[in-house]
Amino acid sequence: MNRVKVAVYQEAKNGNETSGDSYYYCETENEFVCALADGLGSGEFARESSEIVINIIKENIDYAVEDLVKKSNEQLIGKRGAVLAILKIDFNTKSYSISSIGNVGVIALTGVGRRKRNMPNVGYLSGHQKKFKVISEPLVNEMNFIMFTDGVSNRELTENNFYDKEVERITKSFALRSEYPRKDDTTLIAIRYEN
Ligand SMILES: [Mn+2]
Repeated sequence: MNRVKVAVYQEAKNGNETSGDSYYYCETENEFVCALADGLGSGEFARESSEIVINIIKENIDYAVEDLVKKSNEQLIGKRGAVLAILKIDFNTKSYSISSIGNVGVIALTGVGRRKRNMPNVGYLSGHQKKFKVISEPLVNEMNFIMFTDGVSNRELTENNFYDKEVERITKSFALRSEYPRKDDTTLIAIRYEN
């Protein structure tokens, strides 16, 4: 039985086939991890950078968020680069950690209208050594998280409340209100934790 429910909305720019956005999520006995990356530029090279990052996370899910960011960054030397957000929920300590680098968002919600947007680290991952901030907060018994790339507009962020027990309802109602064609690759991941 999963403790975390996930639904994903993804659309490429102008109805293109390939999106430069990549994501991955996984739940184990002890934790849940979700990562969302947007490769710089567009097309194939953007995709390459975001996939490199996501593969690193897939292969090292036991690592702390800080180390996942560090490892991802190291792999991007000589590549386009990527922005990245990682959310990790620890079921044992009942806490969650977030790190986001660049223009990719994470919102934590504990009810309708009760949302807190995570402050990202500036810049992007490009292989340069840098220290990235990770925030840690206690889990609330029922809460939602929204992770999204910069294809999501500010208007769309304001018009959707994003708090619903059913994650599919969040992504479906987002899709219904969303603007087509997309001006940029767009990914919105709705995540719900229930104790
Ligand atoms: Mn983008």
